[in-house]
Amino acid sequence: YASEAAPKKSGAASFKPDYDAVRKAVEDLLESNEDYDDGSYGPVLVRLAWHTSGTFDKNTNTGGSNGATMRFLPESNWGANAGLAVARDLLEPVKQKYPWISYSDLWTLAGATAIEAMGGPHIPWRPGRSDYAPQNFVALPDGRLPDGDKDAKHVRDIFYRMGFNDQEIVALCGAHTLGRCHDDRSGFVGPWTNAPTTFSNLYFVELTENKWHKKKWKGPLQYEDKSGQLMMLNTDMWLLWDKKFKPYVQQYAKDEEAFFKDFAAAFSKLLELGVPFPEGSAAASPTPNK
Ligand code: HIF
Repeated sequence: YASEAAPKKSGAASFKPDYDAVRKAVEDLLESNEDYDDGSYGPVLVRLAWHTSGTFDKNTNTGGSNGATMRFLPESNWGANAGLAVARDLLEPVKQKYPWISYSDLWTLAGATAIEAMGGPHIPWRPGRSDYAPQNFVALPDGRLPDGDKDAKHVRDIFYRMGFNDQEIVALCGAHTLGRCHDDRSGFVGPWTNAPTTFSNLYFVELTENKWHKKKWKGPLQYEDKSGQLMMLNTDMWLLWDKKFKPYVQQYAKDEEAFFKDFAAAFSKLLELGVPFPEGSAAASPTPNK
């Protein structure tokens, strides 16, 4: 009877949050609607995880995923966040089923899970974010997220403010191998690659090997290839035009393994910006914060 004799604890003492069950629930949602975009909610979940984290300002230690402030106005209505209600609403049943997880942990875990499920590297992730009550936080100023029609200086201003260096910026940008632009969200149109639901280094391959020219249209400045099917934002093109960014673009186009390793470290760091993890809790990211 030895094994059966194990004491059964009751109530909170025995409660162990099952993050793998949450991961599984997210995986089950990814291809639950074949009519949505390219057949996967993965890309928009990655964008949610990034936009909830990318508000961080290292100088004032404000913003970041902790708090899940995108649930509230004005952040939910920022132009940069257009379309992300799709991702937040998609995850709502998961939150209802696993109410012990915070929105901020759920949104970041969903992004990490999606990247991995789409064939990307494992993104180190740990729980510890809590959600602010609506009356309990100071709304962030708009303008912390990047604009696609701007230049390398803008990209550096935004990502240096979060604490990233040039190599990390380029690695992160490889996430644009996923998903597409929607004219009713950002005003831009089209995917960056022909495999927008598979995580790979194809973005860097397209950037370096394809030919890009300005799209002739009435919409915002963007670039397209000869087929007119693929696109690049101005900020994407600047990775190629900037002397310090370009060597990393070329490296990642040739070496997918290096890209996966550097991307996993940088994306994990992104998801942790500004999160007050308990002292002594193991760092998920292998790169030291610079
Ligand atoms: Fe994006 N990004 N991003 N992005 N992004 C869009 C879509 C996605 C920028 C602009 C846009 C990152 C950086 C930058 C994803 C992931 C990441 C869109 C289109 C725009 C305009 C939105 C729409 O119309 O639906 C800019 C200017 C960035 C700074 C260079 C990150 C590195 C690449 C941090 C990142 O991880 C993903 C995924 C999508 C696709 C979303 C979709 O719904 O398909």
